[in-house]
Amino acid sequence: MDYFLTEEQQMIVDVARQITEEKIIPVRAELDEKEEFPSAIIKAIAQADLAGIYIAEEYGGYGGGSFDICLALEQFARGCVGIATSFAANALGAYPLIISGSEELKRKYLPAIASGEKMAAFALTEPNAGSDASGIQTTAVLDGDHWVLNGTKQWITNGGEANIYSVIAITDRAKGPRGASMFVVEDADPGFSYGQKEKKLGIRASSTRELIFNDCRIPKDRMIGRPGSGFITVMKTLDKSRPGIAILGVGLAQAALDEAVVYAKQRVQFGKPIIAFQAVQHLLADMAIQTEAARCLVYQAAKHIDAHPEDMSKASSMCKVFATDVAMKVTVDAVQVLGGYGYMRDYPVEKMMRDAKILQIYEGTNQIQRNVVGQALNKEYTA
Ligand code: COS
Repeated sequence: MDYFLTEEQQMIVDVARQITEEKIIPVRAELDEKEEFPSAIIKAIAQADLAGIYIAEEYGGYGGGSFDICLALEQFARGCVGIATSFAANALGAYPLIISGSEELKRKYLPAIASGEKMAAFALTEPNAGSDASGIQTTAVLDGDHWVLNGTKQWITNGGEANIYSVIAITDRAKGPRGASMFVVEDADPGFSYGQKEKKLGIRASSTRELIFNDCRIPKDRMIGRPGSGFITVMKTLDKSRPGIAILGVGLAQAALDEAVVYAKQRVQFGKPIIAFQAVQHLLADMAIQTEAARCLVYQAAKHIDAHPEDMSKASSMCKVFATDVAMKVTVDAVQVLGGYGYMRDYPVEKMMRDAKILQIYEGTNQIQRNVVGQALNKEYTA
């Protein structure tokens, strides 16, 4: 379908597509197998001037929004969701600074992220705080001119690879969610170290690691926003970022559909290519319809978010649920179309199916997203 992209938007798609075809697709199976971080590809994305798509021009970025980054992420995800996740998580780590950071912090960190010189990560999740985001235990205590952080963050994407970490910690436990604040922690800060690197089902090219804060001392001015504003910054960050996860689902579903159609045209059984059988055609038709419907919803939600930053939650959660559920279904069906071959590592669809599952889990499970949509409906309607 024609989405009537501007010349600039089409350029983002074309450049991202070229990186995907030339740099991502040739190495994706190997990086997945070796669980290796895609440093060279992240560098290539920066060299193509795409690292700062979503960062304002005054901080060295391209000045785009959620829609623009979605256009690039969709193409990267057609190649590899693990690699695309590394890029998406970089933006997730930068959003708290963009949303709530002081002018000084923005000037200090955003240009380096926009140029690709530095990479960011977002640290919310803890062993006992996942869906219940306000249940975090990590603390930050003021000691003279420094904050002292203690605690452990878990499953942090880009952990160990990023240089700049947006971290939420409790500064006043008595105030509940209003007692959490956000900070920038740099990789070289004293008392900050990395724990174990996780071994995952899918997105194995991305790094997922523990962060350990053991009397980690950071200068006082590294707080993002006001004391107590951390939970709201986190919620707004996730609202802004979730279309980026949704679009990974769209790119992935499209890639799985492409593989399935090509295979169905080549594979001959009972004397005909299997695409001639209605059973296969209907499967492919549903995959195509669902993928296009997901694309429409994500594009529109991202545009809505860019135009209405005060009203992001429902659109963001809706598109995240829909597109990632579609990605799961379409990748499972692609494996089905390829049959025994689809189950083998010789074809890319088994990896696509493994990669799809995390999309329904990270940046808020699809059950949490349905809660957000349900609560929005409850507020919007009167009995
Ligand atoms: N934007 C702005 N403010 C928000 C918000 C949003 N999207 N969502 C919640 N808030 C505010 C609420 O208005 C409330 O403010 P008050 O203290 O003034 O009442 C405060 O934040 C707490 O909200 P709530 O009571 O709804 O929080 P809960 O503890 O019940 O948490 C949600 C519910 C859905 C917000 C939370 O469980 C959630 O998002 N979980 C998923 C977290 C996640 O994505 N984890 C994975 C991280 S991987 S990167």
